[in-house]
Amino acid sequence: MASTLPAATGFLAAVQCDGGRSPGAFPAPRGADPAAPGAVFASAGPRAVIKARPGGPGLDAVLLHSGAPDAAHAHRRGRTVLLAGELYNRDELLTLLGAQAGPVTDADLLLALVDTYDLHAFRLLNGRFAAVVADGGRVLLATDHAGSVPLYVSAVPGTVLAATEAKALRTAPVGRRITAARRVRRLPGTHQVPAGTVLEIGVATADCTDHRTWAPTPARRIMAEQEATEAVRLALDRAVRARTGPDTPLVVLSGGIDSSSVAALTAHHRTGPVDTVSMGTDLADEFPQARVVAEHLGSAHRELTVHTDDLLRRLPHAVWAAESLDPDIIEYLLPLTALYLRLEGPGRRILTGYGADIPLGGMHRENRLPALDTALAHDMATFDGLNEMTPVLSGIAGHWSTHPFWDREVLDLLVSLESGLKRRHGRDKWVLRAAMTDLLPHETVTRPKLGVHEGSGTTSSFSRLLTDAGVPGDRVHRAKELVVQHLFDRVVVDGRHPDEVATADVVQLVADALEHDAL
Ligand code: IOT
Ligand code: MG
Ligand code: MG
Repeated sequence: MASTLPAATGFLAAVQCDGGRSPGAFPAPRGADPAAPGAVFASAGPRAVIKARPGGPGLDAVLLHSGAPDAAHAHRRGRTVLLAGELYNRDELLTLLGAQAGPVTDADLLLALVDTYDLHAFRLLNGRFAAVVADGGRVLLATDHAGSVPLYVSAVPGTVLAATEAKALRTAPVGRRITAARRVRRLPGTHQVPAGTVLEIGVATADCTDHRTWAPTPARRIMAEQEATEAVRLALDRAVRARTGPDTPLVVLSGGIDSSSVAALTAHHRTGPVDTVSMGTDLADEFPQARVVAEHLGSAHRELTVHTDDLLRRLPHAVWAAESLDPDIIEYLLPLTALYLRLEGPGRRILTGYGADIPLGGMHRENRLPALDTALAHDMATFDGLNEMTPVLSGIAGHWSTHPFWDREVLDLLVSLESGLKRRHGRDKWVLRAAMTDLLPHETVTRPKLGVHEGSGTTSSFSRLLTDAGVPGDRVHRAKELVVQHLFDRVVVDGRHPDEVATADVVQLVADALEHDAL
């Protein structure tokens, strides 16, 4: 499939009733102004303007693309599909379309499926995408099962606006309340489309109906050890294959079991080279552990050291890219943001082990099975809107990232395994470790979990920044939350570039406010 990057990685789209001549509510999308590229998206890369007049409401869009923007949209009989991202079960999907002339691009394939199944087409997809379908007087806005490509909407009667970054809608008119979707902080009328959901919106009325296309299963499957490890191995192997093309893949490698599994499966099925990269700081790194894996697999490996001051200076960039308000998530994403910004172009296809700890309960150093399943159920009920999987994180440096552990089939399997397969024989993530024993060194298979925020010293250096500014120890987490909110308000709500926002200033502001008990 996709040889390099997906045809499009983001968009801002407007579907308007009078054939696209704006009713004045929202003039031409700002990104359409070639004099101001970068005004709208944090993601880097070329933009193309699309105008579709299929009959009925017209669709105008700015596409963030990777060289072939026409591969990201498809049109037939008054219906237009716009797709950012990619599909991973193309072969399966093609079998549904019988002997029809085979659709070539993922957008063509999606259009053919919508022709056959209407909005239920989205129940069939395993992918990493956000999509808009303009169809007569209605618009469909769809996320993948995990909402891994964030999608935002603002709708008033006559105009539906949708974008893969909330900041692209900051100048939109105040949209109607959409009860099925989460509101975005300080962007009135802008909402985030939930994970695994199609919003069906009437353009003339802005009336909205939501359709869930995926939900994490609450049931648990009982499997014998060997059956479970074989199933995990097979599903993960397929997910890795679907995410690699002919070009050399790059795996962001910590040397933990999650990213090492992805790297090992990538190397296992390829005859060509595999690149791996690890980041560390002056305070902490996992370089020796990653090197063991790289040497075992024979990957072309790099180590990148980011100074802690430079890491913390990237906080505004992490919030700008992820548009997340959760300080814990930002601590996971900050070292990855700093890593991606150090990877020079051209745009790479990056595989990560991100997300494995959620269905496997890896974050919870917990021996008791009830607590493991409680944590898992909680995490699966609360991931939506955190944007931790967003492709914008690497997109700000022009790269495309993808996470095999949140492949729909892998995730469905891992979530469903009974917790005794996850915590077993005294080990966490047992089923994954057992599935990978033949491809990785013993010390990697048995290595205890270390979070990226710990292995890079990010949590402690962020805490230190706050205590140095006078924040008392017991208010540090609250202070982090406030820092992230302030950053969000500047780089998302106010639309400022993160290079213009100094972490130190925001930290001081929060520290002073906490001292005066204003917050
Ligand atoms: P962790 O699992 O340590 O890292 C996530 C991924 O980031 C790794 O699989 C690897 O691909 C990459 N990575 C980590 N460290 C490095 C490094 N030093 N150099 C290069 N790449 C690296 C947090 C965590 O523990 O990260 N993420 C959890 C879960 C988040 C919780 N979310 C939630 N409850 N909604 C995870 O599952 O990934
Ligand atoms: Mg992990
Ligand atoms: Mg780790």
